[in-house]
Amino acid sequence: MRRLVIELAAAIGLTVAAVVAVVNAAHAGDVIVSDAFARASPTPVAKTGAVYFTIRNDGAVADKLTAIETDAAQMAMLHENVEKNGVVSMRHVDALAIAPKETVTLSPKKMHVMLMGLRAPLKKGEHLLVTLTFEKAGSVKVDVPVGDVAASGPQ
Ligand SMILES: [Cu+2]
Repeated sequence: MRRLVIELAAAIGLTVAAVVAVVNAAHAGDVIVSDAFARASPTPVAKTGAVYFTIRNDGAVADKLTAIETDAAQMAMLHENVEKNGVVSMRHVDALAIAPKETVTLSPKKMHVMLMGLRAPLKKGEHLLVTLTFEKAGSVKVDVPVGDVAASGPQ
C-alpha cells in the first residue's frame, strides 16, 4: 500500500512537471521561447541581473530579436560574453538573428539578457515578465522564474 502511494505520487509529480514544461514555452508566430530563467541577486543592493532562455525559429524565413523590455528593470539588453586573453568581458548585441529552424540558447557562458537598474533585487521563486520583440514574429511575453544565484537552467 505504501509503495503504491509513493508510485502514485511520483506519477502525479511527473504529470505536473510535464504541464509546467508546456506552460513554460511562449510563442509568437513561428518563434518559440522556452526554458527561461533568471538568477537571484547575490546581494540586496544588486542593480543588475541576468535572464536566459532558448529561442527556436520554426519558420521558413529568418527572424531577428530586436527589443527586450521588462518592468523589473530600467533597461534590458542583450549581452554576449567575449573571451580575450583569458579575460571574459560583455559586449552589447544590437539584434540577434535566428535562421530558419535554428535554435539559439542564451546561457551563462555565452549570452544573456542584462537587466540594468533593477527595481528590486531578484529573489528565488519570484517571476519576471519579459517582453521580447521579433522583427517578423512580433512580441512575445515570457514568464521568467527566478532560480538560485548560480542557476544554470530553469529549476
Ligand atoms: Cu551583461
